[in-house]
Amino acid sequence: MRVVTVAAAQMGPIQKAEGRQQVVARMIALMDDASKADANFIVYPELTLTTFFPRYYMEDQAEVDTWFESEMPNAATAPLFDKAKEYGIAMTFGYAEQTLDGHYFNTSIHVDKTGNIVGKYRKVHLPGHSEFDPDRTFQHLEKRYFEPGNLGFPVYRTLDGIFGLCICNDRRWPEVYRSMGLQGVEMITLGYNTPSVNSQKGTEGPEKRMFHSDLVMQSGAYQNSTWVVGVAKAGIEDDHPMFGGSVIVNPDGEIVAKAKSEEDELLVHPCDLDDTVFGKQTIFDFARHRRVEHYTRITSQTGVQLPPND
Ligand code: ING
Repeated sequence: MRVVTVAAAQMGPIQKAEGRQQVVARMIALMDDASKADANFIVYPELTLTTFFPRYYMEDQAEVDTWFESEMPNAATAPLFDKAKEYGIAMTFGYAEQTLDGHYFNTSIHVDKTGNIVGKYRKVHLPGHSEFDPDRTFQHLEKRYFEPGNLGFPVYRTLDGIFGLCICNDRRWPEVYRSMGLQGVEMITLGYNTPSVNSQKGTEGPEKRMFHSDLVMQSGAYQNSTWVVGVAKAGIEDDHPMFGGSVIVNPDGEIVAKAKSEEDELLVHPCDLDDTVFGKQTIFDFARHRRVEHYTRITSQTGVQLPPND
């Protein structure tokens, strides 16, 4: 048994005017509950510290920079790091990262119970667009404000297991899970900020989008025999609804815990990393079953190449 007691800490809406200090106080309140529930690992959403600012079109880089963190930990997050250390709880959370050499990433980190950053990931799959799109009911400008991640899909040993990170749209791409599955990952944590409606297809509402969100995380978990923890920032942020539905998915692809609200909500579940072993040794024993000689398109080709017309 290698049980990690995971607390999935869904965050409700963060309004544009809400300061980082207020958000961190909410995060600490969730961590207090996690500690009372004897959790030793808490997972927060993507871009946890602020509202989902990529919904706003900005041209002034100084304004854009106000949404980014230029160091981590920093004054706003120090209380969170201190509280995690006090409780002996590991944590992951996402934030907008501005590097010292002027690069901008949608980033997540894994901090161990002693306060060391043992894992860092920069979002590879950036959805949306980079210029204002008048045809959309709302904007999704991640391609404007972030660069594609440059760290690949690393895994790291901590909590007596092998852990990995991804972020939001990444969860829709099977390559992400498989890249970590091929490194033996046993738990993938991810945060998401997902609008409840499709800005280009008004008929696609929260039910279908939640179905897709669950589908991809359940598939990723099952096909790589790994735990997947997906945590939402949810609710209505300045009139923009985002769905909740944070989940903990076991290595058989089954949802073992799911959030009911669109507010700050904690899910706690004992996740035995040994539950990943059977799948990795049988149906998804990659070394025995995969035939890489037939997979070259997956890394050599970016878009579709249609067959010739007969
Ligand atoms: N948000 C959304 C997500 O991938 C999206 C964007 C929604 C893309 C639905 C495609 C379909 O969950 C972020 N932040 O990636």
